[in-house]
Amino acid sequence: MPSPIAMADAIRVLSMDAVHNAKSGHQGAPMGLADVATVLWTKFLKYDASQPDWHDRDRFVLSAGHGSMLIYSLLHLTGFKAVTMGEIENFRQWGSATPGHPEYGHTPGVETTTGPLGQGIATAVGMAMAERHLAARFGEDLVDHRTWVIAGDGCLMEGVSHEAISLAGRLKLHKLTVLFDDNNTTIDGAATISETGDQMARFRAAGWAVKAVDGHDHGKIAAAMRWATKQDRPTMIACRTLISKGAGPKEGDVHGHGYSLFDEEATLARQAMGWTAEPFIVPDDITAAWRKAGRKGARSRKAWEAKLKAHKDGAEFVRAMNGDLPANAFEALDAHIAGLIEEPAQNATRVHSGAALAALTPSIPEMVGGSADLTGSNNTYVKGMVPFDHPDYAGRYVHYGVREHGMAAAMNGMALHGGVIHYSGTFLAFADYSRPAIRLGALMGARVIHVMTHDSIGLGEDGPTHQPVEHLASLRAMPNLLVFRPADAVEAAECWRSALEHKRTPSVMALSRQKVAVARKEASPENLSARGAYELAPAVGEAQVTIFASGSEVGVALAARDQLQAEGIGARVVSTPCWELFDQQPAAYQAEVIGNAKVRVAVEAAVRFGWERFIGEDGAFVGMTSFGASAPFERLYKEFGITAEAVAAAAKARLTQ
Ligand SMILES: Cc1ncc(C[n+]2csc(CCOP(=O)(O)OP(=O)(O)O)c2C)c(N)n1
Ligand SMILES: [Mg+2]
Repeated sequence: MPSPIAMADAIRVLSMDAVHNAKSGHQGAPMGLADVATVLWTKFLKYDASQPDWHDRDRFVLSAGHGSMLIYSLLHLTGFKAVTMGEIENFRQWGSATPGHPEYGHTPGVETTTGPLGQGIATAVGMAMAERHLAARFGEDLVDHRTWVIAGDGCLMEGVSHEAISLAGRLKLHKLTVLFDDNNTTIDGAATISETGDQMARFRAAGWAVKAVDGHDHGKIAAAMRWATKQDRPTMIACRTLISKGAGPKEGDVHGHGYSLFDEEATLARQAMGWTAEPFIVPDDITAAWRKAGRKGARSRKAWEAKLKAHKDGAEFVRAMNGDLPANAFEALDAHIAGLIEEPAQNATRVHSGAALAALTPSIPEMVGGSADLTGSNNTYVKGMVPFDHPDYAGRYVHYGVREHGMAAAMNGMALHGGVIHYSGTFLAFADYSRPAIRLGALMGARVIHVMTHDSIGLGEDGPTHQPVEHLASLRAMPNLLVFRPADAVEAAECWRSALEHKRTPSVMALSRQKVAVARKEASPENLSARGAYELAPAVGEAQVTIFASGSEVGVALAARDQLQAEGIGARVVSTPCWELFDQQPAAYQAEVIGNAKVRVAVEAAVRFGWERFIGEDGAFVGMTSFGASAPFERLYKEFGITAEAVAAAAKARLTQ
């Protein structure tokens, strides 16, 4: 049997050689963390290299994503099929399974994409929340695993870590352990050039149990991990490590974060470790010991599979984990829509969204709601929901407190864990606070729904700090994100359905604070919002004008159409609840919806950016150019000229040009 240090050295050498080969990357953290990772992956982490997706596995999150060679080394050594030695040699190259930073969905065994520091630890909190929730729902027989996170100085400096840590402490997520790579090094040099805070005191203050260990002493690391598994609250182990451990003269180099072991340094490091094998060769005895560790979990996995088979709710558990919706998911929603056609409801779209949720959440038990302290404003709470909290984690409503960024990251974590479809709310103007996590969710294809109310100057008196104007455009610019802006109750219900049906795409639900007009009065056999844009009102006679609008401005567009028609000008209205879905329609459908009326006008209480998609270069746009102002909303629409009269006037001016 090789010594555990030799097993850790295999990680160090692979990391050093892969980075050297790629002439880019980071060997400092993987070399420093090799001992901690070896103890974790040989003694504590519950996983089976032959089944990366087994549902009751522990989740391992390398929040310090720049240290990707650590996880690639581990996946390779323990026998994850996708990460062959060839892939290690191809580190950071086109098409490899070993991209610069770990990417979810790309490399089996990578539980979440990391790289933007702080995101991993915050995402892991969501994974730990999902674990507790599903354990409460299905029993610990089926759901009983831990979440282990490796985070460095950088992750803990990032603001989002504060939100994540305080949330996890409040919720007493005792199966969450953060292994802090306490190496007092970042890129610019010693971490103390910019940080002198006491991380242990900080975690303790947030309700965590903390401990410090020598991060190169395998016995002490193991004792600390054992201790962590016995606590009644989340745990943080500060592992004191030397960056580039094992690199001889370069060990502990405060400038050793990135590629810095060139030919000569690599030779000296090999000598220091007593490593004689050529690059990308691991001695057989060391490989065998690692493979054995990678197989160890197969027994727990098989025992668990037997339990799953015998479990009365086993099929339901698997359905939820696979992200498939229940067979009757939309029955109540369809009935709700039919009711709205019979008896139209006039209200704010946030209220309509709340009504859609009331129809959906009883039918889809994996839906869990929440809000960043704006529950009453976001209409995300459905009557009867119980808070998700210690000790009753079965609750389906999360009170995030004022932590938009931590919330959005936790939402991603729940989606990646599986078994939960999470929606949660804040104001649209604060989408910027959660944007890094929204982006990562889009990159990973996490199905989460960001409810974002108060979606324009229409929120009124709170004024320009709260009035989003550029947010719709900036969110629409993000790939793989669906930005819904429903116009009324029927569209709100349709948009919710569409969001839920997109298994690999996050959504934003932009909703009004103020009441809006009823747009849809006739039953439709299909979900029109799912087309992204559609003709809501045809022209009487030949269409000379097409008016495009979304959300609360669809009512303005309909009123403008009435005014134009009264003057004998044929005008049609196109509602555009989701641009991204419209872009996915066949070209013929798109052309038909855009039409060939002489004049095209768009109205939206936001900036023009992007509206050329519908109105072309010479179309007219009625909307915002400033940040807004504080006043009742009716006055604001008038002062900023977002009125039916303004839309009709813009159309007529272009008709006579
Ligand atoms: C949000 C974010 N900001 C900046 C970076 C660039 N960056 C990558 S690693 C790093 C330093 C991290 O220090 P630490 O976590 O202590 O890692 P170590 O140097 O110890 O490996 C920086 C600034 C990043 N990846 N993400
Ligand atoms: Mg560091």
